[in-house]
Order: sequence, then structure tokens, then C-alpha cells
Amino acid sequence: NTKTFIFDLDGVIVDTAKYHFLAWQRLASQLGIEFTPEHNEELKGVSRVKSLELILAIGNIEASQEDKNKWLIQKNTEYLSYIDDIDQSEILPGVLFVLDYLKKNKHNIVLGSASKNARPILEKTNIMHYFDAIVDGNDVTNAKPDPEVFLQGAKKMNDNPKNCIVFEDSVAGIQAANIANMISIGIGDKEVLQEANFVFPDFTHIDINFIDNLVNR
Ligand code: B16
Ligand code: MG
Repeated sequence: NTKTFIFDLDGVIVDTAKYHFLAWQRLASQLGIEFTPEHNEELKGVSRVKSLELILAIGNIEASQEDKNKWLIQKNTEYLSYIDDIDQSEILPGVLFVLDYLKKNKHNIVLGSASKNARPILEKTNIMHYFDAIVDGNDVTNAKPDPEVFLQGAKKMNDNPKNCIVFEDSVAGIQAANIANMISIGIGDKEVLQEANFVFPDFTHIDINFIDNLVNR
């Protein structure tokens, strides 16, 4: 009974969501835009280009393509400086235990991230070897909540979407998993991730019984 477990990266496996926030917040304040943690929820799981559009909309700012390109580079450069020295200690609590359990039980493990920086993060945190397939921001044309990223993951494993289980910390990602007809598991606040099939505050709350029940349902 093999299942395909698809993991989002930022906010699920590693706490890089906080670095995205810091980098966007710096840019926003430079543009005179007040950018709050509530605004940031809407950016989670959303592509870099789309994130900038949302921030500019908050500030009612219209900008040339040239300026936008400059700001995208600035944001990513700052983000890269934060993740430059991350290591395995940044992996969120309980994640490695679940990855080990899934691997031991021969399930497919897939990465489904909107980030173009996913591969260096997997390398720096030393978890690349867990993944049977990687789909990231370099592979997809339609960002979450479009289900493309997760459907590509299922396809790479030759698996049916109904046989896939997605771990996600973002509203857009939960919507993408639901649209793909996959089981959606929210990691975070259940008020925020109301649309998920299940929600846990973090991976330390996911036990083996829960996983076995999912696999055998
Ligand atoms: P990058 P995920 C997403 O990654 C982040 O949640 C989102 O905040 C970010 O804007 C997006 O990746 C693009 O990231 O600028 O590195 O290409 O949560 O889908 O793993
Ligand atoms: Mg995420």
C-alpha cells in the first residue's frame, strides 16, 4: 500500500518563511508600505513575482517593469543572504522523524514547492536523499493555488492524485492540494488553514497511528 507524500518546503520542512517575511518587509518599508504578518499570510506559497504584485497593491504603487525586476533581485539577494548558512538544525521539529518513517515504509516522498531556491536549501540541510522527486518554482508555470506543482509531483511518481497526501503551511497550497483531489494536511494555525482535511500545529503532533490510518484508508 504505497502512497505519495508531497511536502511543501518553506514553512513545512524548514522555517524559511520567516526569512521571506524579513526580506519582503525590508523592501516594503523602503517603498513606504506597511507590511504586516497578516499581509504575509497571503504571500505564503505564492511565487516571487506574484508576491511583489501583492505588496505593491497593498501600497497602491504602480511601477515600471525595470523597477520591479530590480526589487525582485534585491529581495532574493537578501533572502539568499539569510539562507546562506542554514544547516540541518533549521529543519522544523518532528519532520525528520516523519521522513524516516515514510522512507522506511517505502512510500514515495516528493517535494512540491513554489520556491526557485528549493534545491540549495535541501542540500544545505542535508535532506536531498529523502526525495524521490522534486518539483519547484523552476518547473511550474502556474503558481499555487493552481494545482500544477502537486499534479506534476504525482505524475513523476506515476501515481493517482487520490493516492497523494500533501503537507502545506499556506492557504494557497491547501487550496492547490484540494483542487488536485489530494488529501491536504495543514501545518500551522487551524483558524488560518480551515480548508485543510487535517491540521496540526507542527510535525511533533503527527504520530505513526495517524500516518498508518491515512495509508490504510
Ligand atoms: P523564491 P513554498 C514559497 O515556497 C514560499 O512560501 C513563498 O513565500 C515564496 O515567495 C515562494 O516560495 C517563492 O520563493 O523567491 O525562493 O522562489 O512554501 O512553496 O515551499
Ligand atoms: Mg510553504
